Amino acid sequence: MISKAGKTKFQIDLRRHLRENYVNENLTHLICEIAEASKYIIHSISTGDLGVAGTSNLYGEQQLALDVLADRILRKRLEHSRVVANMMSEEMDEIIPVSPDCDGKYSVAFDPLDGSSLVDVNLAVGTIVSIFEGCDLLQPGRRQVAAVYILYGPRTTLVYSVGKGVHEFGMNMLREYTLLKENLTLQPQGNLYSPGGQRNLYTPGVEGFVSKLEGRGVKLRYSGGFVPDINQILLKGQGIFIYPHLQGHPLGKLRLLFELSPMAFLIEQAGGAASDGHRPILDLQPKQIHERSPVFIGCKDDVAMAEDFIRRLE
Ligand code: AFP
Repeated sequence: MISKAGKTKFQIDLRRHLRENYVNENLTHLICEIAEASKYIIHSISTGDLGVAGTSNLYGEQQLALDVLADRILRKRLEHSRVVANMMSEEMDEIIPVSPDCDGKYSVAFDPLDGSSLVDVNLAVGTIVSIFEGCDLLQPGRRQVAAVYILYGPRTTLVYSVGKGVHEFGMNMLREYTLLKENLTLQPQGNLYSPGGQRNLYTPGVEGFVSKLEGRGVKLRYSGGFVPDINQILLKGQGIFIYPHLQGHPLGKLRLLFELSPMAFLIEQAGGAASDGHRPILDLQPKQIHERSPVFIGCKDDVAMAEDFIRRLE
């Protein structure tokens, strides 16, 4: 099906790709339901209310009407999928039980609209989903069986992994996801960097690492959206994103279960690495739902260099 140049000869849709990768019926159904939900989310982004919802989430952040709508769309779809045991959303403050019977079912953590504060300035945003077998959601990311994100940019794309490489699909004119690229792969070292957090709050190790990268002549590419920034690294095959621990903010900003675990799963599947500065993100045992962690994610030699600076200077 794939030509030597890596281009598809025929249009392979998402369901067929999952089946050809021997993904079981329930997980195939679940990933396809997430893909279906994204079609309604992209419609809401294009046409919906850009105002605030009048509510705030657990982090005290004001929820946008779009955050609430995207959350509702995904939750409803998952609730009715018949293959979900438990789910939790970045927008909710507790786990939502769906079915007491965990056999053959999955538990799902999701950020329905990551980067939603960028919608009003028309920058790219995304949906991030993490999938575990059975009932337990508070598990190290290494136990995920799949991770998916959908990027709502100039084009809508879906990237997934079930632990057999990372594959990109694009939404076509019929609103079907068809294969764009298989087996996205990262080089060991890159020349792009996406540094989050305020530079004046960087700790000595992080400052040393970033200065070293800059000495190498890397290009700055930071959009303020985790999904487009990670997508860029995966598609270019190189780069590093950091949102480090900061003075006064030892855990950085990003959420372990909703943002970091699924992206770390995808990046490791593509041959990259993701670390909190000391350990792989995928080995961190979450203690609570809305836990945050610093992150250094992308080309594996660059992540190792960040760990080395932190070890030596902090
Ligand atoms: P919002 O969902 O509040 O827009 O935050 C997006 C995000 O969690 C992640 O997508 C970005 O990488 C990161 O925050 C950007 O944070 P800064 O605005 O501090 O750069």
